[in-house]
Amino acid sequence: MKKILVLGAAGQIGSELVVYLRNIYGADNVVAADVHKNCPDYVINGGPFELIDALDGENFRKQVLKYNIDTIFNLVAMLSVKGEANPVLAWKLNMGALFNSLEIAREIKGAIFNPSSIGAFGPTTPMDLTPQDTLMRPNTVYGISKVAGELLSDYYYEKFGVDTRGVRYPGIISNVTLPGGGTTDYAVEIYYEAIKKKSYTCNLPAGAFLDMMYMPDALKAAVQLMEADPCRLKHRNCFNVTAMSLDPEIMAKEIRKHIPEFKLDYEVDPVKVKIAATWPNSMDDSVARDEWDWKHEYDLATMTTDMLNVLEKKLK
Ligand code: AKB
Repeated sequence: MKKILVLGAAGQIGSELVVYLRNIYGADNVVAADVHKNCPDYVINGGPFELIDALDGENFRKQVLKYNIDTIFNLVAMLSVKGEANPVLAWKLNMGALFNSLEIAREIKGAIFNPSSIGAFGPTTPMDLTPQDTLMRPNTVYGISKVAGELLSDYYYEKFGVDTRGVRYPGIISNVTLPGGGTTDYAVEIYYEAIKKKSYTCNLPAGAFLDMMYMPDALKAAVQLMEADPCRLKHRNCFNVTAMSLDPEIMAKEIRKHIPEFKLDYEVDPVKVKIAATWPNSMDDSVARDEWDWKHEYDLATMTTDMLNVLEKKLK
């Protein structure tokens, strides 16, 4: 990777990935882009920034050629819950951004990182230690777009030689930019509310186990996969990656080690409950470990200590 474009730089992952990549590859070699300028200052001013609507293929292509981009990180997506409220828009955005990214990557003979999600699995998928290669029949528009994206990315690799790679992200927990419109958002909110109110009303029930990962590991996974030796990759789109399998009770118990008075109660959201029930309780990510040495660093204890320390200062 020499010249990188991060599409969706204002989002939860994008706003941190830009900084991570600029530290590794140099600020001038990482162009941040989003459809609006509602990004942290350091994203806009810490290196090149362009307004790009991923659905406007002409301008997208123009910017890629202008900066001589060879690698695209496509982080544009409408998440699971928002997608259920706007299925037409979710399909248009998720597939349109990917399709334009793939076509442009084909033209420049470049590489593309396109993340999938635990949302790509569905009610008939084995729920525990979900294998890398298994039944995938999701029943949300987000999940359907993710499976289609995985297949389309493999197609572009096989048919046109585009260097497509991706991971199936679990819920990502972070302290810089809030996620929006996802089923796993509670796992971020619980930390903010623990600091602000010492209590949290959760919209998923006790026992709703889902895979989670701390942002530093999510960033590391993206770069490590893009730098992996292609000869070792038997899979490409997309690899299971996980760090922990959590439910709200386990998170609350860990938070109470720092804030003993923390209270958790529930007001469940039926849409989120229904979605979460179709996603794995835990994924098997041994294929990623074998093919490109994936290994998470943060567990629940180290993540919770870091999250609470950072948010304590941020929310003061
Ligand atoms: C969501 O909850 O929709 C996302 C995801 C797991 O892909 N965070």
